[in-house]
Amino acid sequence: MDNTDLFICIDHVGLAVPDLDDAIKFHTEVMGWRVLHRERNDEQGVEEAMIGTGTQGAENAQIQLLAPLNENSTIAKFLVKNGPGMQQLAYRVHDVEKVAEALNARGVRTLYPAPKIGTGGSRINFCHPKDTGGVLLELVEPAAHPAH
Ligand code: V0V
Repeated sequence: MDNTDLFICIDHVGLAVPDLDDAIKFHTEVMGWRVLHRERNDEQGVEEAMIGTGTQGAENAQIQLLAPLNENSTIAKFLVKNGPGMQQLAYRVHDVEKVAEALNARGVRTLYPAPKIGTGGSRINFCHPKDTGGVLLELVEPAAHPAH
């Protein structure tokens, strides 16, 4: 299996931010992007927004703004340790279980034994940053019919 069988494209880059509304204001009013989607994910402890132009092709990467819902959130811990900034790189995949299995067989640990629910009803898992050269790598299998 080569990587074209594993990955489709870069889905998004995730930025840890202390305040979602402040971050949206910067990325829209200063940088000129648009908010494409916003949701709260209690299991992941985040309030998030997807940012982009809205006119891109489906394979153009988006920017994911991630704000912590509480102090136990992984994003809260990341902010305490590193401050605001790039927290993750997300690869879009056809089949998250198949990719996790292939990577596990190559010595890369995934964080969950089974996929969890991510943005818009996607199915997600993460590769441990210690096994990927220091990058928290998310695997995203988009929902067939994304929730808005
Ligand atoms: C931690 N480390 C990182 C890192 N977070 N390295 C690169 N990027 C990151 N984001 C390093 C850290 O510097 C330590 O290295 C080591 O890993 C252990 O970190 P820790 O501070 O002790 O933190 P842990 O072990 O408590 O948690 C780290 C992990 C955690 C990666 C396991 O952040 C996690 O479970 N992440 C996956 C879930 C997530 O990120 N959810 C929020 C986004 P040294 O100091 O030992 O060398 S939700 C989302 O993306 C959604 C909903 C979506 O896209 O759909």
